[in-house]
Amino acid sequence: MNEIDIVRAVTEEGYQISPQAVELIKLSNSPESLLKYILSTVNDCVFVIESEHVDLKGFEASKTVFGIVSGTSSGTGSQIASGKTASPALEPSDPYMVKTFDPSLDALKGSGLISRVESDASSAFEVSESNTKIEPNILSSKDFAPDSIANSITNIVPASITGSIAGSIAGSVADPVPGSVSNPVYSSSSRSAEKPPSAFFGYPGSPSVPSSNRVSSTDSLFSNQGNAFPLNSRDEGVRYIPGRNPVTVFSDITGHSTCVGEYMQFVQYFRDRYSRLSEIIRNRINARPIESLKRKSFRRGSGGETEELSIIGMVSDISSTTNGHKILSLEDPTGSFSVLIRNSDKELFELACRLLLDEVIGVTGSVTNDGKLMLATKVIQPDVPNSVQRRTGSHGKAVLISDVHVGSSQFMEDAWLDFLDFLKGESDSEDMREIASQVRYLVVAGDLVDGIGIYPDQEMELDILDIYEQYKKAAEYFREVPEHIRVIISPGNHDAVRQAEPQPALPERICADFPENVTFVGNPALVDLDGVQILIYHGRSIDDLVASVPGVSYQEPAGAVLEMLKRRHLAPTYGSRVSISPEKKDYFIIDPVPDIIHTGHVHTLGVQRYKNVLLVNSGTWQAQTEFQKRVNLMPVPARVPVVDLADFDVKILAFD
Ligand code: D5M
Ligand code: FE
Ligand code: ZN
Repeated sequence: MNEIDIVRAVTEEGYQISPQAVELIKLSNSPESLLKYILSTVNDCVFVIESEHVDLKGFEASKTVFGIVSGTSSGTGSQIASGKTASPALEPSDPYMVKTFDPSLDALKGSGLISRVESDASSAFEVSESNTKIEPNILSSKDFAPDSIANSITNIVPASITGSIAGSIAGSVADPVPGSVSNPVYSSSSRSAEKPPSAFFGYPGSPSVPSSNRVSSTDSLFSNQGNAFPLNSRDEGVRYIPGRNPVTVFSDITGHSTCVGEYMQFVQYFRDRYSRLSEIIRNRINARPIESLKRKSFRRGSGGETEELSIIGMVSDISSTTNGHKILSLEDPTGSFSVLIRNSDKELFELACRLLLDEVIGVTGSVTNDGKLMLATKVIQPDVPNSVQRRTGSHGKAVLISDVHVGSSQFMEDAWLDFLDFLKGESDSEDMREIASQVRYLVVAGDLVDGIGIYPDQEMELDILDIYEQYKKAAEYFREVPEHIRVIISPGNHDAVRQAEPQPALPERICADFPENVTFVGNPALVDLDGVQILIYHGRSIDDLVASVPGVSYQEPAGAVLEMLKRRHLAPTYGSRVSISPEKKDYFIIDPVPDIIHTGHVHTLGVQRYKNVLLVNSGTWQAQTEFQKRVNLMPVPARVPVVDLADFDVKILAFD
């Protein structure tokens, strides 16, 4: 293994590595295995792998205990599931763990290499009208939506790149050295083929809940556990920042991560996801536990006729019959059941074609005489109640941006400086100065800097090669923002925090350079801006939604957010492009329903409304990168949505 191989393997896992650590690994007897060991044991909060993380003694010991010696030997559970959220504490021989949560397979599926759901490209999805206003000098999102992104990324991405995506996104629990360990047990044809009766919710004989909750964070330079964020563990860290433009941070992982990747943590995570989402659906249907469907007495009405029943379950598998009907496998904590959706029922079938693995749905239907199949007549997603009211009574404006990518050679500094001039009230136009005078909040939804080692060959397109220098430059820019504007910064996949989501706020060492008016939050984060609730999420799952939901595209990214809202979940499918750390609580559940959902990541702009919720995907400040050129992804840089907090009107300002 040479230096480049080591750096590549590390960066694909979302870490950086010091030259000293590279040297130590290179000089060892079995660099590949050592690297794998380091990646599987390194603490979740570590961002840069230093020599101190090269634990040669531990590695030697592990060879005896776990047999992690040869990179080409057939994998044990811990090898296959190694990575940031997995630890050697996993039962090495637990086949269920591997079968159920093998993200490398899911990554392949998510990237279109293995198709789990046939797509039905014709279905139109419900989108309400954008109320974006067009002003002189000020554009509406419709005016400049890039006219063509000829192909979606999944259609034309070269296999070599897809492979590296699979490697890097598998992130939290994947084999860190692609190709070195084979997975002998997973069947790729159907996820449920070989799994236990209840894979999401645990199964008889599974390891019990650990008696103590080990906290994975340390006091390293890169942790954010300290004074910057006075947290109260009892109230889950609700933070109130008073002032003229106050902010309350409600839900945010910062300082609360407990994940070490043990089996029961996955079970707990899915239980939390199921119980909270099923509760939302339960308000609308009277559902029975799945197990009860197997009892005949429940299936027949008093006169012997077939009774309609409802169940609520997590979608664990989707397949098609030879006649083109859909079969869903649904799981709840009591068991699993197959549901048939006939293609003759057009509306229902269309909805079924849009369903995603791991989303929670309610199904009504009748059970066949043999008690093996439910014939569905209705499918319900958690969705947003029609009664949701928008909060009113606030005032002023919130400026929503994301994907600044400071440090990239494609960072559009001139446009950015114009934007800063606007915030300072120094624009040439009177209209712009008027808007600026009303700005109270500036919200950044991730990718503040370009980072280092995020994608292969990224260094070829960097102006600033040191991550700390990138943040220093960013801090310099933010010192220009007038003090009265409250700035909220949430991280993205290019930022210096763990790649697995939910991501904590940026580390103190980085925050320290920024001025007082900047508040750092996690990703996702639910935040109150003086009476208006905004859910900030970088939006990595948009890549998944574009790949798997018919009609969802990069040109209209807010459409992807709408799909999240219908599912009341920001990243419905587990183990695809988004590495989800199985925390005790599912931070991706959209509850309560916010007034605004602000996302970014895909570098295109989109504004939509759905049942009184404003969905905004802000663009970027980075011009098209080499990768984006190759996949024909046309970014929408230097366009800024500005939301009126009183009436939720959106104006788009142009700075290019
Ligand atoms: O992501 C910006 C968008 O581009 C997002 O849709 C992912 C995609 N992207 C950009 N570069 C790559 C590479 N190298 N591989 C896969 N996908 C990529 P951002 O997070 O801002 O880079
Ligand atoms: Fe980005
Ligand atoms: Zn991103």
